[in-house]
Amino acid sequence: MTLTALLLAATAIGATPPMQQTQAQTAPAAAPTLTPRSDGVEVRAGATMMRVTAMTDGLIRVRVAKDGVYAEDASWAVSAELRRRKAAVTATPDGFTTASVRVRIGAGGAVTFETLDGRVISADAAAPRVDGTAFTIAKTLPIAEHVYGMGDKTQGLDRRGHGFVDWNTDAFGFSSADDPIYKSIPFFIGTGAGGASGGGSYGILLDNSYRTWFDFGHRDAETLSFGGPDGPIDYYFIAGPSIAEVTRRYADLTGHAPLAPKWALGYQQSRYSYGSADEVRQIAARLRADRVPTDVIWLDIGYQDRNRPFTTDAKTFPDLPKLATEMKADGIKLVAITDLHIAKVDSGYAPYQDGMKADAFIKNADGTPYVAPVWPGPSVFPDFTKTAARTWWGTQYKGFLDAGIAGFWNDMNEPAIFETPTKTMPLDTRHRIDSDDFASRVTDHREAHNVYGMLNTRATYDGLLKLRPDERPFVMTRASYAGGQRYAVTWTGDNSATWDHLKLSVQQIINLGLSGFGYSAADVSGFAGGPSPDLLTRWTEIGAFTPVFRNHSATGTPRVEPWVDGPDHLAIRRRFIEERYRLMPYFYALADQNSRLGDPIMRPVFYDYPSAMTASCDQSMAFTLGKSLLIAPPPKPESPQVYDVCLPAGGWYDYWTGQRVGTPEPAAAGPIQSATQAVPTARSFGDRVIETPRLDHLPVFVRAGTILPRQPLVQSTSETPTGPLTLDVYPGADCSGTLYEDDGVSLAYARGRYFRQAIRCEVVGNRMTISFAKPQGNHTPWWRSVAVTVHDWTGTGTATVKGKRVANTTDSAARTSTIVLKAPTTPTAIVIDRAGAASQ
Ligand code: MIG
Repeated sequence: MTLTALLLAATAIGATPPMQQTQAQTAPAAAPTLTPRSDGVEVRAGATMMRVTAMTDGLIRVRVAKDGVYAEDASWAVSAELRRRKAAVTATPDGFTTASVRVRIGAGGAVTFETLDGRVISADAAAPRVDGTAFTIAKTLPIAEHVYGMGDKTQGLDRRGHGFVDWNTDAFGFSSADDPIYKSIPFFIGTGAGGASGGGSYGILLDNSYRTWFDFGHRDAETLSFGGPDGPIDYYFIAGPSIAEVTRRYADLTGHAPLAPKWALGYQQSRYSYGSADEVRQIAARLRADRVPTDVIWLDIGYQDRNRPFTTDAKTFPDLPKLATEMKADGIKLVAITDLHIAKVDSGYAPYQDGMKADAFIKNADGTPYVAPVWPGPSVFPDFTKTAARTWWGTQYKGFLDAGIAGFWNDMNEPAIFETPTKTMPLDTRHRIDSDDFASRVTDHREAHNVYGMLNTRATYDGLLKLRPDERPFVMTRASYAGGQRYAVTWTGDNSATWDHLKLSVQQIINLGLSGFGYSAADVSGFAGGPSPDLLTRWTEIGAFTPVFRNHSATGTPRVEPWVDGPDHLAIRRRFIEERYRLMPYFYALADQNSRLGDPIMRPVFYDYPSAMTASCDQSMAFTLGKSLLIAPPPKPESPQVYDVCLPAGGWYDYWTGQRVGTPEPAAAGPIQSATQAVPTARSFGDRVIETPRLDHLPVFVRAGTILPRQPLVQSTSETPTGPLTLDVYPGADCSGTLYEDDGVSLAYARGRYFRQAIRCEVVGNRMTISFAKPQGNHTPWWRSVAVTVHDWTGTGTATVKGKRVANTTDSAARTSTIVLKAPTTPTAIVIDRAGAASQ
């Protein structure tokens, strides 16, 4: 018995749920008996019975029986269609191989995943252990390994050294170390041992909705373990080798986030609560008067009659359709909250009376309806594991859709219950299950709790789609589970107006992106408390580069709309919100990429640049937006201290000035002369840039080799930009860019009505060639012309489009060369020669 196994036998981390403590297994683990299957192997080792099967070459499912019985083959996270997939394997004496992974079964059923050439990707530290209904899986955690994912859990970017519990919790005012909070995404990415002997990154999804726990080297630095008090022992192993590949395969496994409406990428203004239609009008008018581009205003619970979902307060919001129409004319959408607790009232409230008729609500153990206090007072709760209840719920949206509400907010769906120390419903409430291959049966809240919020959003999403079959539903949720990205975007709940939380929010959004949720948000400025003017400004700057950009704050706190701290702060905030709108074509192409491939919109720097993993700078606040933009806020966001930014190899440009930074010419040792830099805060030393924090500046860098699309400023995505689409070309290796456009709201893109165009650039000597590929799809984008600006390229030479000489404009101070051309709809090459080039 190894020390690790002994330690494991005593596993019970701080906040870990009750694990039956049993005596350490003193008997040596049994030698396994293997029975090959076409897609894997059946294993028996002593009392352990398990099945290891390949769904694809790099996706392997491990299921362990309890008392000789496998849990039913059913899942809320992984579709039946996917679960039926089988990859052919080759049996080996101790397991099997796929085309890319070797699986070895050791004593007691311990599993090792290796590359075909024998490098360990992940190895069990002990055999799977079952204690009554509880179980523990333990794996080795090499000292060099880091761990990411697990959704928006707190405690920094790297999960190593921490323990977590999955139990969806209304965590108002959570601290940067509190756990659990709102979501349960039992998925993590391990980076492996690293180095030449390591087998690369991998991911593990533990598909178990009970109160599971995870320990990433918290109790024992070299052991990673996870388990649960009950439920299936059923996990998926995803081979990389890169983190990006693991992330994409996880999205394939649990479902891609559908493309959200384009307006979801605009600036969103919220408040708990805008208290009347007139207040909404005033907010909209002020946003427009102050020229703050905006797409959405949110209606929090205050718009409802006595906090009852699906009602409107007749006094304060007398005519919702009229308000929605006026807002629409101003380019603003309304998103309304629709909590799941349904007020228990004797008459006159259809959601309750109809829901009772539809038998849609959760029951107590004794069969009576479960009633508990939330916002509307005594309430009942839809039984979302039941198909008929979800369908019924979906129909509730008809009135609001007809009124012109564009999107919906599912809050409180952990579910949150007032006046109880557990903050949620009793564990013995009864949930009826009858979908997704689950046998029709009644279960209790222990099994249903963590999927409840996700199934709430599924009911909403499916209901909206049924009511408006050709519109992209927009739903935002607080609670969710693995796969929840199929139905809703998410935000990180009730954060606080502190610098700590600003930092935490970046890390939470990054980890959400690695956990399937490409679209997520944190309340800009912090929900609880009130931000200093500087904090609100800095948060707005960073928020402008996050996938969903929403300013929101709690009732009773100081107001935090962009103008509240006077014109100087407003000017900075506006400048960043405007930049977001200029970048809309880039954001939208990333959203398209996210929905097709699963690549997150906002990423850790090491996602596209694995070498960043070992960079010596403090990168705890750095992130990339797609592959091309690297955002580097101060790692101590409130500190005026100078800090270093490590730029991955390959060359970078300053986004704001367009000037090359890093990797100076050998002659230019020491600070680069920056007379042409509009924002001379960065001095460059090789791949390190020194930044001096300045409140009106956020360092952003563009990868050399980028073709970055931007558009003229608009006040809302519903406004058609005037002027050309701009393409900024930053010369470098693997130079490319992508344009994506569609109608922004409908599902026509899925039927081919989209526009996607790849652009490449290549430099040979003093000649730059920019090639537009033939566009895919059959949508005509808004731009009629494109203005191509090449940086670090003073082209007083010649420029041609399809071989015809065209005029170019050179700005020698900015060191750019620009040509404007009709938007290419067929393969088109532009050639721009650099100054002094001999024409060929
Ligand atoms: O008990 O709807 O996280 O964003 O403003 C509080 C009111 C209920 C919690 C959400 C918050 C929202 C608030 N809600």
